[in-house]
Amino acid sequence: MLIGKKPNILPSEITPRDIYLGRREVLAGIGAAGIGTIMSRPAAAAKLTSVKSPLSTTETATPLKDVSTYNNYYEFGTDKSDPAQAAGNFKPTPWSVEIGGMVAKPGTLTLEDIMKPVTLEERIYRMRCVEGWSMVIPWNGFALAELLKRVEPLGSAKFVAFETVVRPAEMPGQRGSFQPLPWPYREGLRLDEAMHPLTILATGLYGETLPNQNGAPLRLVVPWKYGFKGIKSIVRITLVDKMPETSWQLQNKNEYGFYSNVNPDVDHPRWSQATERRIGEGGLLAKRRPTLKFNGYADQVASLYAGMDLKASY
Ligand SMILES: Nc1nc2c(c(=O)[nH]1)N[C@H]1C(S)=C(S)[C@@H](COP(=O)(O)O)O[C@H]1N2
Ligand SMILES: [Mo]
Repeated sequence: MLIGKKPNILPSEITPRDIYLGRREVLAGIGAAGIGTIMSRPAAAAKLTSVKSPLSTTETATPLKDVSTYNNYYEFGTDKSDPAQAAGNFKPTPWSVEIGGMVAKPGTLTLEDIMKPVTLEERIYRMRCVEGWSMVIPWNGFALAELLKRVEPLGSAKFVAFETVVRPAEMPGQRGSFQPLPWPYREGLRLDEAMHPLTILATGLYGETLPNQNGAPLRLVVPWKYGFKGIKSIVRITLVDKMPETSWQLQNKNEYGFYSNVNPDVDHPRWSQATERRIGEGGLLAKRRPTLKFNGYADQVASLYAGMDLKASY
């Protein structure tokens, strides 16, 4: 924790961007979260050029300050403020991803290899965490399908398994005596879900490279599923024929299903899924919003689940 430490920042060092991000508090020396944010920005938060996507929502985006300081990333701690404060030593460059399993062209691709042929888009998506809060995030990313097509999935491939990096030296949550999840963090999608045009790999948000706490350098975003499906800092993608194990199912199989589609009719044992609190909207007293089936993306994705009992397969 940085509380009590006096930040040594001159007014001249506060940039317009800091002000835009709401970092003025650092001047008063009270903004522990703000300091953490500065430290965990990538050393060179590069501007990204993205084309606007028609798949974006027109809802108001959640302020960057909230998007980058209210996070779930258990590799950096279990409190919402932990990732922004503890991810400063994480090194997202250089980076490579091993892509294999049931594909014709397996291999290890650097982030540059992955990015070279893709068109980066701005996708403003509604995001809904199973804990009952939501945000609207302007991601910069590209369709996961673009990458999967390049490695040529075999006919036998039915699911896609993802893994996050394991780096206890850089991730304090992986070296404490309390380990909240089995590492590596693992997630999975059915192949048709992974190929859906709404499913993206994000490399940025708000037009800049991803903050470490949001999953730099590369993370999954699946807007009709609960937030935990959006695995961060991906190092391995494997095409398989059986439904893969996921970290949350391994931790508690009664609480988390493989599909995890946002569904106001199916409650989690500890949290109602009927309504949600939009982060950045007036705190705990703000009126909760009704949660929408498939997080409002039913027109695009409901057909993927035709004939399935969504209460049994939650
Ligand atoms: N590796 C990893 N990925 C993760 C998590 C995590 O703990 N570790 N938390 C998930 C959860 S529960 C949520 S809600 C989203 C939050 O993403 P955000 O911080 O960018 O909003 O990340 C998901 N991806
Ligand atoms: Mo979540």
